[in-house]
Amino acid sequence: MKPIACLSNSLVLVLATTSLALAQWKYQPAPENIKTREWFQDAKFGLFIHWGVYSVLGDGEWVMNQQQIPVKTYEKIPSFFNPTEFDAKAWVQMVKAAGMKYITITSKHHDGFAMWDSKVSDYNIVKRTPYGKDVLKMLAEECRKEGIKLFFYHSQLDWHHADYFPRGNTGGSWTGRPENGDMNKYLDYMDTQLSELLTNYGDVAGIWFDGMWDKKEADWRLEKTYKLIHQLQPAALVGSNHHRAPYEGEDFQMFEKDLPGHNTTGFSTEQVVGALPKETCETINNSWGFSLKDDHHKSKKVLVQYLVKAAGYGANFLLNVGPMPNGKIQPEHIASLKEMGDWLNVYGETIYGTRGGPLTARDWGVTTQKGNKVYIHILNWFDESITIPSWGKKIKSAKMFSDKTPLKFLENEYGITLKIPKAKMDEVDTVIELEMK
Ligand code: FHN
Repeated sequence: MKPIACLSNSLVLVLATTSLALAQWKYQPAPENIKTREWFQDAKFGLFIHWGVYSVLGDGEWVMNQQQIPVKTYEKIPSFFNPTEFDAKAWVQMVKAAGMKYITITSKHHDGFAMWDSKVSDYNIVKRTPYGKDVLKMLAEECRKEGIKLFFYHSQLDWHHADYFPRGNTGGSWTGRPENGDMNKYLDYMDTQLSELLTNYGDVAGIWFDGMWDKKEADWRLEKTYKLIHQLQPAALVGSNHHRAPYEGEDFQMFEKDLPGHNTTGFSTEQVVGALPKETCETINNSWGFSLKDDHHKSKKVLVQYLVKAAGYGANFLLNVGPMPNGKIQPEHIASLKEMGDWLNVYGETIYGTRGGPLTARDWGVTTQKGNKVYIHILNWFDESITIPSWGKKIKSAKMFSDKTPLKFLENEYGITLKIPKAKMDEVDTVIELEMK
């Protein structure tokens, strides 16, 4: 199957392994899918949740691979997972207070453990933990009640399933799995688990795939899986964190720890498919899954500026927390989310429902726009006047967004010069509202 954008040489080699029939599939998103895409682009801010039995060890979601814990040993961990303090209501209220519009939660991470009551494997939260309850069901019900949309993260990579074979770059022979297996059987299993998620949990906003990068050359049968999802829930968005340009059948493009078009961390592609909605994800500290020793909590300034920059690039910001094994979210993270919500209570109009502005990102900041308004977000500039390029439209009025103080401005052949009183500058984001003629 062909990525939508043009292909690099290495990708051509990879794609040669897929059949001609797959390459010919042309995906037509259903009208309800287009509607979800619009909603998604307006929503702008979501909570990413990495939660699994690994949280018991307090060393992130990769602990099985990092510590090379064999499957048989790792299988003991679920018996210690008893999140009696989990409160779906509290999580959803926290999300709303943060100004977030959706949640993307790990249904299954690379360790292969299902966080719902799967019927095709007892390696799941209901059958193997003392807690014995389906957290995804509880969360889905609460989200529905509160108007928060729910995406399921789903790892295609699986360190537990014997048929995930040949194995990829991770989850090696130390897992103790047999040296044979049938990848097609594994993919059938994955499709059945996805069908459960898309049948028993109400309307799902989308499936957020991850893990194809583990076996770059494999035939992941994407067409079959994507068609299944689009058939079961036509409105649900499909996205995949394969670190490449999107494939046919995907509805949004995602970036990990980088803004669209940047790849400083090696988890993204620089190719941006303009027509698709975009999303970038980042951790609130330095970890996805709960990490006891990680106290690199990002500041309000860093987090708000990430959200603003993402919006300037026309992308959503998916901010991650890793709940603790007792089901609670770290208090520092609840506090940071609340700070973001407070900021959005004032500045939300310049973020929600906007699209990337007329100017691409600059050293000083970004722009967003909605209707005839353009919002200039000054993130890194502290002089009293700033000259920005003109985009060919005339300005009717300029004011501070926060208190509507009118601003002096000058338009000439050098661009637009705005005069901002020093006292009105904000070290997080100085927002100026321009009304265009
Ligand atoms: O390996 C995963 C990692 O654990 C985490 O889930 C992130 C989230 O974007 N994605 C993968 C690495 O690309």
